[in-house]
Formats: sequence, structure tokens, C-alpha cells
Amino acid sequence: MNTIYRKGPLPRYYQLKEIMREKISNRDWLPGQLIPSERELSEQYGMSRMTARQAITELVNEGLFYREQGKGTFVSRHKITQQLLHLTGFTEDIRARGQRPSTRVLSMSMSPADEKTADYLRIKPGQLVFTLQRLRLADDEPLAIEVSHLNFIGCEKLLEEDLEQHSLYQLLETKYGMLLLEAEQELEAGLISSKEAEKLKVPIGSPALYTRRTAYIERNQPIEYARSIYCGHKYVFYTSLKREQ
Ligand code: 16G
Repeated sequence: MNTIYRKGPLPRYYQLKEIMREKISNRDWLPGQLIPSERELSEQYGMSRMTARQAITELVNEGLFYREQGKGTFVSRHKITQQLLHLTGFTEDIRARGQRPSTRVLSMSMSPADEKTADYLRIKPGQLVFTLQRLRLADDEPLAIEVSHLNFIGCEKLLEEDLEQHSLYQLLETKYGMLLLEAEQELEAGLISSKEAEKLKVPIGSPALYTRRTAYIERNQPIEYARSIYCGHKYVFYTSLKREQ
């Protein structure tokens, strides 16, 4: 299908969506590729710009395309999967997919734990914890914003680390002798707010996955409480379930 039928039951925007879907599935348009503009599509397929825009917007909402401000619309890369079976960190997850992880440290400090953080870390509110806010990227594409709070004796030494060059989990395990044992993780659906949209380079209101993770070094001894916001259309969390016998 490569033509728009003017008569018939299917609306034009829908037909254009199907044409574009096909271009992705037969790899005419590759992941990361810039697609033609609204104007080009409307001229090529003889329809108004508004109709072309509707087709593009729907495919953005479905996660097949993503927009970058001032640059245009691109074909999405495959979603990144985090298996909810093994306790892994971001760097490991991205490398396992054959992509290049990178990090931008947005802030780093010793800050007083708020009620919730204190509750998860089992400490008193107000106690100083190492707090790290990072933008996480895969092949230079922003994927998530993470705020980690860490509490262990000597955690303030992390302030001297280069956390753009090093994985936090690797440092904890190799340099600080903090061997991670297990974690609890919650997932919640949400929408990207204006503040996050700018950093993640997605439109305000795009789908988001909020996660909260508490990682333990021993049963009942939490070391990290982290809240992350993942771009919903770029990330999949996977788990396998067994029925109790
Ligand atoms: C993951 C964890 C985060 C942890 C980070 C360590 C989730 C939801 N969060 O992103 O809690 O701090 O990995 O990654 O999975 P790193 O070792 O690459 O610094």
C-alpha cells in the first residue's frame, strides 16, 4: 500500500499511518532516521498538513516515532528492556543491549533525607544521605532521570567520585565493598512534566514510567533508595512469572 485512496471508508490520516508503519517494518525507514516533514508528506500524498500531522502525532503517541525540538521527527529505536529478575544497574542493562551507556550528573550532595527516603532507608528523617541526580543516556539518547539516595558509613566519599565515568553499582561493589544482595522495585505509569521533558528531549505529556527501587546489601539493610523517570516509549520492564504449584 503506497497510495492514498480518496474514496472508500478509511480516513486519509489512517491510510498515511499505515503507509508509514509499513516503511518502518520493511526497513525503508531505519531506527533513528529523520522522517519527511509534515509539508513533504502532505505534498507527496496529496493531503492537508493537518492530516499529515495527525498521522505523525498518533505514531509519536504509539512510540514508533519521537520528536526532537527544532530538529524534526525520527523513527524510534527498539525499546530497551530491563529484566526484573536480576539486580542490575543501568550501565550493565545498556551494555547488555550492545549500546553505549553514558551519564550526566545533574547534582550531587549530602542532603537531609525527607520522610519518605528516611522510611525506605530505615533512618531518621533529616539524616544526611548522599544524593545523586543523573541523566542516563544510551547511544547519546536520553532515557531516564534518576535520583539516588545512599546511606552507608563513609558514603560522603562518593562526592569525590567521577560518576560520569563510573557506574555507581560497580564503584559500590569494587571500591566500597558494598555487595548488593537484592532490591525491591515499584513501577507506576505517569506523564513527563515540563521540567523533565527538556532534559529527556521529549514532548511534555509523553508517557513516563516512574520507578522506585530500594537496594539492600543484607536483608533488612537498605543502602540505596532511588526514584527514576523513564521515557515510557523507549523502555520495557520484563518479568517472567511462575505459577505456584
Ligand atoms: C538503575 C537503578 C538505580 C541504580 C542504577 C545504577 C532502576 C529503576 N534503577 O538505573 O537505582 O542507581 O541502576 O546504575 O533500575 P549504574 O551502576 O550504571 O550507576
